[in-house]
Amino acid sequence: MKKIFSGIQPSGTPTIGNYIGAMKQFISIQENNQCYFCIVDEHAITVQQEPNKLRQQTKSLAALYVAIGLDPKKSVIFIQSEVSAHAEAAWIVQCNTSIGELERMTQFKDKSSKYEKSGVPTGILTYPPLMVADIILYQADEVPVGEDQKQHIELTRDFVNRFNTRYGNGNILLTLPEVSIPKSGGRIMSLQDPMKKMSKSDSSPKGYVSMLDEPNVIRKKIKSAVTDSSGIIEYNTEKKPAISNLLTIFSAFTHISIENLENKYKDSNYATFKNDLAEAIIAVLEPIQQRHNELLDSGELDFILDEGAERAQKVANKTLKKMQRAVGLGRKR
Ligand code: ATP
Ligand code: LTN
Repeated sequence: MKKIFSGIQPSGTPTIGNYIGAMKQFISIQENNQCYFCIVDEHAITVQQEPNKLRQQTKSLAALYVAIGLDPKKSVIFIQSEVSAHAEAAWIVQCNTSIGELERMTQFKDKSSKYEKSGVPTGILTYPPLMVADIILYQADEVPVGEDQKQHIELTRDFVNRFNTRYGNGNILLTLPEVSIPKSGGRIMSLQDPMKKMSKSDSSPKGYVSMLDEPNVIRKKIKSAVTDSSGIIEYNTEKKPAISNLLTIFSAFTHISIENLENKYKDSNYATFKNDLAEAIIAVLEPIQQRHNELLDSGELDFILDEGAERAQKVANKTLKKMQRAVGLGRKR
């Protein structure tokens, strides 16, 4: 049985990009593995959040985890800030990581470019060491994520190798994790700009479908998604990035292959195609939304999260102790 870890930030309501790239993988992977699925609220505060809204989004994301089919009997579902080992291990990670490594991260380059140099929040730079801490604390073998996180997993692997060499005395202290990216849908693009990643913190909600959007909002957003002028429904990421993106989304929501979708809509038009796509998304999201709302109104969620934090703490504290001992923190007993 492999150990799996993944996390999503409660920095907004997850989009169908988060669902296709990450969450959908969680459901199948939980069947035969020991999984830890985390709501990474400490990552979310690397950019300013409105405190009450962040708390509400944290709980809503937890409800969505369960609503998509994550089973708390099989997987450990928990909130990052409720397991203090994450922040503690992140410090040890930072002390064994260079600024150069962190400045090379594309996500750091993207996010920091929005600030003046001296005003870049430190958390944007030290975000990856916290992510490394998340993964190593559970000795994860595999990390299911979207394509944009590949570089952070590579950094994790570099760190693990360095840590084991520096402090292991020939022993393997930390597990080397593998990244797992879906073959199709690892990078869903914005509905308004097929060159830009779909993101839950996009300033324009027209660029994404959120998992909690109402059916009519979904219809409207898909209808106004940018296309091209050819009118042909064909997968070609270079020549037809917008339609290719919609085909990828369609396939992910119906499990019909892209090839079969191309055939089905060969003599059709963009309006019909978009209409069917919107209904396919709604058919999947509506029951998830219903379950999400029920969970938010019940005490069940608190029970799941309390139990999740307790189970996570046991595993995480054990690895943290191991790391602290390895680097020489604390007293010899
Ligand atoms: P933010 O906009 O707040 O930076 P985000 O929407 O990029 O957030 P994260 O919480 O950073 O989402 O990502 C959660 C998971 O979803 C990660 O595994 C990430 O790789 C994946 N993911 C995010 N956006 C996409 C996308 N457009 N397509 C596929 N996977 C995605
Ligand atoms: N950085 C990730 C979220 C995240 C994560 C993790 C993903 C935080 N810690 C550990 C996998 C494993 C992102 O999607 N932005």
